[in-house]
Amino acid sequence: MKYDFTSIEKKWQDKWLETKPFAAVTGDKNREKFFGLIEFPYPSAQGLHVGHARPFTAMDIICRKKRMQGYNVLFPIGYDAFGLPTENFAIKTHTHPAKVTHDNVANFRKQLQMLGYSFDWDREVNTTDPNYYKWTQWIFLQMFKKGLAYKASMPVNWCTSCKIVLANEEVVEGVCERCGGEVIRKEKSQWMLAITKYADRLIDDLDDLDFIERVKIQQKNWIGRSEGTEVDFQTTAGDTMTVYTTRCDTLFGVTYMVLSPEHPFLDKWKDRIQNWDEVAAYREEAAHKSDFERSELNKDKTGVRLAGVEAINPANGTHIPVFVSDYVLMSYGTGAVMGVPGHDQRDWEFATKFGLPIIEVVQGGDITKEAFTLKDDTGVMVNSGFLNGLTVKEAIPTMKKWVTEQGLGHPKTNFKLRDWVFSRQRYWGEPIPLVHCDKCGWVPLPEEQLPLLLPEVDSYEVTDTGESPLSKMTDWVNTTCPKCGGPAQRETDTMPQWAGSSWYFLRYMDPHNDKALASKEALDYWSPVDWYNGGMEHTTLHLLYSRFWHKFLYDIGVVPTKEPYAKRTSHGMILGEGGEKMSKSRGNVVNPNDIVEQYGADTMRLYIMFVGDFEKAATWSTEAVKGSKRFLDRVWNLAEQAEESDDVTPANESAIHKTVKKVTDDVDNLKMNTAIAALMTLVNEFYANGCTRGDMRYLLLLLNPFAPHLTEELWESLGFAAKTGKMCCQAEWPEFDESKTVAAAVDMAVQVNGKLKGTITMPTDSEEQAVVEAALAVEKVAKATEGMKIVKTILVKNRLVNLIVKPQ
Ligand code: ANZ
Ligand code: ZN
Repeated sequence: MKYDFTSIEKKWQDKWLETKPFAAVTGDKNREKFFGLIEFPYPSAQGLHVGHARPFTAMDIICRKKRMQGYNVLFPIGYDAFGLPTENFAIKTHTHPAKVTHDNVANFRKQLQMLGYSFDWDREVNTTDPNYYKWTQWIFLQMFKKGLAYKASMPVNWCTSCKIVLANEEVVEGVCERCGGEVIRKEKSQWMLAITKYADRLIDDLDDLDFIERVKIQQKNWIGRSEGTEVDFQTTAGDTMTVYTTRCDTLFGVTYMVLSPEHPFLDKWKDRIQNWDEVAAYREEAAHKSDFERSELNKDKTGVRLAGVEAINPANGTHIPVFVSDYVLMSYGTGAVMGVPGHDQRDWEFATKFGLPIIEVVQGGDITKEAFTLKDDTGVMVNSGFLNGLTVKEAIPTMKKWVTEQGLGHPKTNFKLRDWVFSRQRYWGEPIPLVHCDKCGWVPLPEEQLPLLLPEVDSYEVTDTGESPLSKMTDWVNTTCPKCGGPAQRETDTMPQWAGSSWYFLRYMDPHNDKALASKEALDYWSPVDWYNGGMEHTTLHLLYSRFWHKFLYDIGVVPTKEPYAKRTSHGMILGEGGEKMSKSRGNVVNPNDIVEQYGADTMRLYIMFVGDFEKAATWSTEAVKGSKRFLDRVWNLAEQAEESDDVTPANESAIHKTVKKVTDDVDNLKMNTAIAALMTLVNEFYANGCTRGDMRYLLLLLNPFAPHLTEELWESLGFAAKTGKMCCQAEWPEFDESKTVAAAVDMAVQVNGKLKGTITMPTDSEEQAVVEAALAVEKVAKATEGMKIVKTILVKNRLVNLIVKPQ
C-alpha cells in the first residue's frame, strides 16, 4: 500500500472537524486545564507563511500531548484583522476592507486546517467582528472612566507631499514609504492610554513569571526605570530651570546647562535672547530629526548658546551658560539637563566642542572621551565642598538629602516608557466610542449603545487635512450628547493596531458571550494562559500592552489573576535557503501550500520542528524536507511489516521506554528536534530487531503530536481504533518505566594495555569482577595475558575494560 498522504490528510482533517475531538470544555472539574496560546495571525493577502508554521506547530504538539496526558486543553485560534495592509489594499482595489478581511481569513483558515492543527474551531475570534470589538470598545470606556484615557498633543509623522499622517512603519529611512516624500513631525491632538501608571507593576510583577530571561530583560529595559533627582537652577531670566539627573553627586562639576529645542522657556524668553534668529533656525532644524537620531551617542554635538540668559549653580553660586541642543529630548525627564563634562561622555564632547570648562569632581574616573566611569561607585569626590572624600555611592544620597532639605529639589523616579498613543487617523480600526459636546466635553457612549459600528464610507483614502476618513461622514459625525442631549460630534479617530490583540486570549475563554467579554465562570476556569509562545518582536509592544490591559481589568474586578500569562517562550525565525531573511524581493519565500502539496502536511510539520533549536534562527532547506518525508515513509512501511502480536518485542523494550521518556521530556522543554531524532532512532531499532503491533502502538502514540494524520491512519489500519473506540489523538500518552529505560545487556570492548583484543556482551551495570572474568575468557585476551600479572583494571561502565598487565 502506498503512503498516499493527500487523501489520508484530507480524510482525518474532515473527521476532526466533524467529531471535534479538540473541543475545550469550560468548567470540567475532572481534568486539569491547560491553556496553550499562540499569537493569532494578521490575515494578510499573502496567506500563511512558514514563519507561522514553526510556532504554531510547536504549540500544537504541546497541546496534543497534553490532551493525551488527560488535560482539558484550550488551544484556540483567531485573526488580528484591523490594520494598514488591508486598508491600503482596499484603497488600491476599491474593495471594502471587511470583504478583503473576509477573503483573507477564509484563506488562512483553509491553510491552518491543511496543516492539521488541533484548534477548537468553535472558538475562532476576529478582532474586526462587531461582536468582538464591542468589548474592545467597552474596555476602552472603562479606562476612560478611570482617567487612564486622555487627550494630548503628540507629534505624528506627516508626509509633506501626500499630506497624510503616516504610521511609524510607513516611514522608511525618514521618507514616506508611498511617495518618497519628506516626512516631518507635526503636533496633533491624540488619545493616549496611561500605561506609565502601571510601569512599576509591569516591572516588579515579572519576578514571579516563568518568562524566558531575554523577554524579562527587554521589558525591563523598555520600561527603563531610573532613580534620580530633580534639581532647580535659578536663571537670570527669573524662571527656575528644573533638570533631571541620576548623578546629583556631580553638582559641583556642572559648567553649563542645556534646554531641549522644544522647551517652553525658549519661547518665553524670546525677547531676552539676543541671538533669537540663530536659536529659531536651530529649533527648526531639530524638528526634522527623530528622537532616535538625536540621541545617538556618536553623533556630532551641535547647539546654540543663549545670549542674554545664564543659570546659577545652586551648589556653589557660579553663573553658567545655557544652551539649546538637540541631544536633550523634551520627552524625557524635564527636557533640561545640567552639563557635567567631567563625567558624562556626551557632555564631555559638547564641552570640548564649545570650549567650556571641565571640572573633575570624581577621582578615579578617567576624564577622557573613551573611559567614563558613569556608574562607578568606587570613585571618591573631589572639588565638591561638603562631599569631598565620600565615595560616589555615599555622595548620591547625601546630595539628594541636601538638595531636598535646602528646598532645591527632590528625589524622582523616571521611566523611559511613554504613554501609549491610542488613536490613528485611519478607517480600518475600532471606532472610539466617545462624543464631544461643547458643553459637557468628552462624553462616553452609554454601554448599551455598543458596539459603535464603523460606518460605510465612500472612500477609505486619508484626508489631506490629516483627519480620519470618518471625519467626512457628517451624518455619522454629528450626533447628540448622551449627557445633555445637545448637539455633539463623534470622535473620528480609530483605535491603533494593538487594541484588539490586547485582550483576545480572554475572548477565547467564552467567545460567544454577548453579556460580557467573557463569563466569570469561564475567566475563573481558564485564567491564566498556561503557556504563551510568540515572537521576540512582540516583547515590548503587544506583550507589554496586553499585560497592562490585563492588570487594569484585574483592578476593576473583571479578571481573576493579576497577570495574563504564566509562561512565555519565544521561537527563532525561519530564514530562506542560503540563510537570508525570507522576502518577496529576494524571491526566497517558501509557501507552505507548495510543501504540503508535494510532501504532505505531516512532512511539513516534522521538518519545521526538526530544522534546528527552536529558540534560534534556522535556515530552510528543501533537500532536508525530503529527509523528513523519507522518515515518514519508513514508518509507513514498518507498519506493513509489523507482526500481529500485541506484545512488545523484548529486544525493543528498553528502546521503547527510553524513547517515551525522551519524547515526554523534550516536548515539555520545546526540544522538538531531539524528540524527533529519538523517534528516528527507535524506528531504526524496530527495523533491526523486527517489530510487533504492540511495538508500533508506542511509536504511533509518540509520533502522533508531530505527524497526526499518518499516525491516525496507521492507528486505524493496525486495529487500535476498532479495539479502543478512540482515535490516536484521543488515546492515552504512554508511561515509561525508569528501570526499563536501560538496556538489559551491553557490548563492551576489552583492551589489554590499551590495545583492543575483543568484545564481550554483559548484563548492564556489571561489576568489575564479573567483567574481568568474562574478559579473560576471550581467547585473544587469554593469550595476551598469559604469564602476566594484572596490576590495574580500568573499567568504564557498560563501555570498556582495560587490563594493565606486567610480566610476573
Ligand atoms: C548629570 C549627569 C552626570 C548625568 C553624569 C549623567 C552622568 P538615565 O539613566 O537614562 O535616566 N538626561 C536627563 N534628561 C535628559 C533628556 N531629556 N535628554 C537627554 N539626556 C537627559 O539618564 C539620566 C541622565 O541623562 C541624567 O543624569 C542626565 O544627565 C541625562 F556624570 O545628569 B545626568
Ligand atoms: Zn453635552
